Amino acid sequence: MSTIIDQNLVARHNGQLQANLHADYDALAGVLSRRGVDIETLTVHAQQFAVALPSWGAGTGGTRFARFPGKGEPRNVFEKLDDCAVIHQLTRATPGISLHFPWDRTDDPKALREQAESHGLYFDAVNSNTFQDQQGQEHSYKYGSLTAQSAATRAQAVQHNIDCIELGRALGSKALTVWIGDGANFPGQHNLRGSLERYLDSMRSIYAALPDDWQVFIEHKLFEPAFYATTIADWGTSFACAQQLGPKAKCLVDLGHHAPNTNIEMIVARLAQFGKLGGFHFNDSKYGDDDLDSGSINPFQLFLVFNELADAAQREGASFKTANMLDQSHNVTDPIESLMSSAVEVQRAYVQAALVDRAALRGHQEANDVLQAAQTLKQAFRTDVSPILAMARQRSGGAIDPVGAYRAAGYREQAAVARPARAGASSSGIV
Ligand code: AOS
Ligand code: ZN
Ligand code: ZN
Ligand code: ZN
Repeated sequence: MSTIIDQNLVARHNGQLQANLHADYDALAGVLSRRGVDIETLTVHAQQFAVALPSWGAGTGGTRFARFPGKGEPRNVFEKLDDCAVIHQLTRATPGISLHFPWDRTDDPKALREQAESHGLYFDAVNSNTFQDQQGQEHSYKYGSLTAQSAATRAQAVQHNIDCIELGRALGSKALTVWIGDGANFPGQHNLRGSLERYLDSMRSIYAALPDDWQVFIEHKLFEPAFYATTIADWGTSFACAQQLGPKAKCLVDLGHHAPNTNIEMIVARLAQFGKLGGFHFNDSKYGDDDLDSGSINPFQLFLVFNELADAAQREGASFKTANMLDQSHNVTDPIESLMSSAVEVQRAYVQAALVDRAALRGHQEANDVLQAAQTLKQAFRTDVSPILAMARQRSGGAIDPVGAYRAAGYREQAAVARPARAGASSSGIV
């Protein structure tokens, strides 16, 4: 695997942190062994974790008010890939990349795939985009895409999704994620049922174009850009559509796409129970689709989501798999730093969930010992597994302290020189 940051620099940086890491790791090993938990098993578990990076997250995001670009932002998909390679090199937790078309369109998918493979990366689900009009496009999506009244507009949106599958195929992807902004801003703007009928009709054509070993993920979102009614607003609609479409259709849960205080872990449990949990867009939120860094607002919720995934994995064994991706907008931080720390936060929840004593939990549930059941989860959540995560990274060739190593390498400063700023450098401010 070719690396972008000098591995000797990473090794030197690790060298300075080594003694403290070993002391912390040994101390934690002692704590865990008193609970009957083997730290080495958990470290191997942590090394197996992977979350895919959103190519659009490599550029600075923005809001509908403003975007404040950072230095050295990637100007095309090849440069985004370089940034993703740096994130994976230092965290060893992000080997997948989720592309967004047409933002990441390339005439040379072969070159892109080769570049990815040279860095040990692969392409996870590809995302279509019918929530914006693209230059030169014949029909506008102002009044909808897959649900538009106009058959020609729907056909154009369907064709774009089929093109995404084709491009994704050339890149080695195995799934298409469909998020649409379609909906209504006013009661009466459209027929609520008619809109969903047209959606299903369009999705059937997309579904028919899926290769045998592909899946399509339906991403629901409560509101925005439609502010009265969104066609695919909730997991119930998403689930019903996935059922109608067939076994290759599954639901994707973006953590920010629910009303405040929604019990997202329960949605996860339901979708897993009925075999329709396709994957995630991880991020955090306080008010809406805020796209804040994973674990920055509500790490307990993230842990509870992973607790459900661990439960499902225990019930269903190796056949249980979800596509895990980050979907964040970095407005005030260096996107590389945010993506590295977010990947680590998601990995932290994954390891904490593995710490839950499931036999004890079941016992407390059966005995109606509510307090102890809750404490069983809390004990796992309260455990600081940072030394496990750091050790896993180091053993896999990454950095004990990814952000520290990244800053020491001066990658952003070099990128600022190599990638001079130009207007509208990032793919989008919309996430
Ligand atoms: C939009 O809110 C969704 O989260 C989608 O996943 C979208 O495609 C992505 O955020 C990029 O804009
Ligand atoms: Zn999303
Ligand atoms: Zn979001
Ligand atoms: Zn979103």
